[in-house]
Amino acid sequence: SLSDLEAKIQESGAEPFVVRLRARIHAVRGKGKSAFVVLRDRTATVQCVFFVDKEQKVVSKGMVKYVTSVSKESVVDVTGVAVVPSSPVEGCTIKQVEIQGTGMFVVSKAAPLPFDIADACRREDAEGAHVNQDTRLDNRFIDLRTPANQAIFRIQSAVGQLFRENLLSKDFVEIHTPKIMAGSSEGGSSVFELKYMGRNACLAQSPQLCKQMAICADFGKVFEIGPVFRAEKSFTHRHLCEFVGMDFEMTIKEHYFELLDVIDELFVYMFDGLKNKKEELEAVNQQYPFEPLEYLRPSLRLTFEEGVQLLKENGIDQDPFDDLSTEVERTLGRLVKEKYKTDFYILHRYPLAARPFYTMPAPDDPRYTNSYDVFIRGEEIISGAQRIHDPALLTERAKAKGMDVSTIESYIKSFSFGAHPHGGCGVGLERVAMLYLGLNNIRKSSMFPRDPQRLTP
Ligand code: ATP
Ligand code: AMO
Repeated sequence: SLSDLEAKIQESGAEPFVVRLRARIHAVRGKGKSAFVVLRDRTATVQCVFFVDKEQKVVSKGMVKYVTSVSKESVVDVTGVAVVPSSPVEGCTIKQVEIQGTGMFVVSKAAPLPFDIADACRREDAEGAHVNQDTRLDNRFIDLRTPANQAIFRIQSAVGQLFRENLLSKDFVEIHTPKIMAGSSEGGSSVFELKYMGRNACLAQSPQLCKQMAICADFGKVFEIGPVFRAEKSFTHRHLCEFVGMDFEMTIKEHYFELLDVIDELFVYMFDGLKNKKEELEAVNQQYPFEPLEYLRPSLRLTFEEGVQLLKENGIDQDPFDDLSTEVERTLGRLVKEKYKTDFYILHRYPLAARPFYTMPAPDDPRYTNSYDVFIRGEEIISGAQRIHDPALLTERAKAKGMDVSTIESYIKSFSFGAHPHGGCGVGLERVAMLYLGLNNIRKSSMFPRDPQRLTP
């Protein structure tokens, strides 16, 4: 493959060797008796030159003409000889090898492109042509070929892998819960309804109910990475209608801080692991410059009341018993960064009014809860809590929140046969990738985003 070329020529002591490569035509230009083709395989590029030789035995004029006529992005097989160029090749990722082409076969011809890949690679603040988001997303299969996009989804893959690795190392069991449910778990308005064999059903808004029932079933510690569906009606930079939820749930002995400890260790592990993705981080940085994430170990924990106090000290009046608006969350993120030098922090002990029905009220003050949100750069990536494990209180809270209790009867019943105190959290994968990389829109970290206006490709 292309990426091996430089190592191979070093091994051969700069001796030319014959190659046969499959790659895309990244760029091509003809100049009289020669054609300069830049070949690309994923993000690696190499220059391939076709010279018409004297007797036109190897490369004829016709061949040069043919090579220059092949459309950009076509997939080709090229034969040639890899040599060390007289000077390093400018503009290619592979600089110490050049290919002297002897033949080219078009495997699959590319139709005229909806946009130029070079334009799609341009920094958002740079001069020159840009490709707008809808054009990119309409043609996502081409847009994803850019180095930054290749890197974003490799980093996202690492986020999932590190999450799984860390929890497996702590004896969590990976589970797979149904995505077709009888009712909602997070409240009614953002639920996709559907017919299930003639009955009313909906797409799971989270694995909440099932992951808790797995705890009632004595699995002790469970996690899931899977799709989550929300019928979000408004079009924001951070909401999708389908996203990947990374959830865990576990029993606790004494205190919901045991849950915060797991989150803390998990995320420090993930952030440390992501630092190894140097090439990918650099590729994202080239197109979407961002400040590396600052985080503390252990992570910063503030109570909701401490957050309200910090806001107050900075002239922002926040009701201590009401949820934070997106704007106030951002401001708090900025104030926390200034005061504590961290982009990542946990805010816990949220007011009861701001949390879902299953959240455990604080034992010392029922206006608050044993719950938390976690933020990166002032935006929420995690919600979680200790859960109510008493069926009577759970029923009461579900009714108070206007839930249709008939759809969650079996869930409530599951706590009637002896239930361990427990809790957990849900993490949005696309939000972690977006905010870790300082991207400005969740569509950049969703391979094929589903939002209120987009159902294809
Ligand atoms: P989640 O629903 O996942 O908890 P979230 O980030 O949507 O994650 P919410 O608790 O729903 O968080 O809302 C937090 C704040 O975000 C709300 O106070 C509200 O101001 C804002 N918000 C939530 N949903 C939307 C939306 N669809 N459009 C605009 N703002 C929203
Ligand atoms: P919550 O509703 O806060 O909590 O969701 C958990 C996390 O999922 C992500 N998220 C989203 N990502 C993209 N688009 C959306 N529309 C969207 N909505 C949420 C966020 C959020 O922090 N059952 C609880 C979790 C728990 O308590 O265990 C829940 O679903 O990163």
